Amino acid sequence: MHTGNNRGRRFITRFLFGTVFIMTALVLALGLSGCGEKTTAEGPAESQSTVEKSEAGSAKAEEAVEEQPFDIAVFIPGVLAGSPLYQMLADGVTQAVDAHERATVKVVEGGFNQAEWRDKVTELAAAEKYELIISSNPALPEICARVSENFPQQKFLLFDGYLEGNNSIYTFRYNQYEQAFLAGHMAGLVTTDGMPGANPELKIGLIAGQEYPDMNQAIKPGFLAGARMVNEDISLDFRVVGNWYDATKAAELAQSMVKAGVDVILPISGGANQGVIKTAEENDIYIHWFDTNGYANSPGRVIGSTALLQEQAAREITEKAIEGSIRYGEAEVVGVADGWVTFILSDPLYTDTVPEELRMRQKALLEKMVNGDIQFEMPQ
Ligand code: RBF
Repeated sequence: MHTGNNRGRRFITRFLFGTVFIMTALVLALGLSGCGEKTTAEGPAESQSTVEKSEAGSAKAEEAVEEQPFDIAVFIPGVLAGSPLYQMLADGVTQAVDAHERATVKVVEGGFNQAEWRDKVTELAAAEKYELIISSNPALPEICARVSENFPQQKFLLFDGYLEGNNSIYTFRYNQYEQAFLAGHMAGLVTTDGMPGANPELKIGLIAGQEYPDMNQAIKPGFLAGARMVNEDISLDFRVVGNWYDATKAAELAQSMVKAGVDVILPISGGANQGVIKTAEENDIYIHWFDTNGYANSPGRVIGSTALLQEQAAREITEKAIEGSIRYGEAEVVGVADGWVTFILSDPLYTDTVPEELRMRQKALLEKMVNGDIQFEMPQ
């Protein structure tokens, strides 16, 4: 009996277990079938856990992205030596890379043959190694847009250039009309003054490496307009070297400008600027420096320096790019009021060279441009 009873209990237990198992299976099957109100009611809970899971997943993915190498190529359209904008670019990007363990940088000099630049940028993109190609030059946006037709994944960060609406390219351009206006105003103050190196003629000069739209539409007219704010009768002697390295040619051009009555020259010709310094020193005339603090290049001869904060811009924007927060397709233009373009007032070589009255007038203009009372559009 014991045995029979036990058997009976075992049967009932099995039956109960079996029934519970089948019912559980049914409930589960219904639950998983995804139909009926209950299932719908369970939906958000289920999707909640899915969101949690996918959040955890994307956090992991982000971690993975953060651990992934971020290789950068800096393309120098020319050479580093003698071109402060390029040096500032390389320095700023290197600083950003030093602050991010997973980032690396390779700096490639493209040389002075502009016809080769597109092939050289193509080579970098074709390597499919660089998350980002960085450069600085008004000609680069167009070149990179062409390259990106064949390499749509390749991203570009381009300073000193402008292109809006290409989803592979972010550009950051300086308002060089304003930069040149500040330079021209200073040159105008000096050429109308009785400083030892200034003559009675109202002539200032600009020596460019080559002609290009930003030069003809922004820098040249901005420089003259700034000077004419001081005196309407000032005229501009504009000459072109034809490249960005020939210091002998630039010295000759400067010499012939001196003969024509020019007493302040703004050289924008890269490595060739050295020739202009030489001529200025030999003839006791003045120079205005562009892009960086240039007072020490010829103490007593450099009467002004308009600086672009390209090193800082390159560092900050490269960091953003590494962190994934750049909006490709956008094009930024920044000027004096934004703080990225300025005139350096505080250098002792400036205060020692330029009389106080002129410095006060230059400071007053800078302040008006900083607070937005005087502003100019950067011509497109
Ligand atoms: N500026 C330089 O200082 N060095 C250069 O080698 C140089 N090459 C240039 C090449 C091209 C095709 C163009 C359009 C501009 C170049 N510039 C160069 C000028 C530079 O972009 C910028 O306008 C000036 O430095 C003034 O800020």
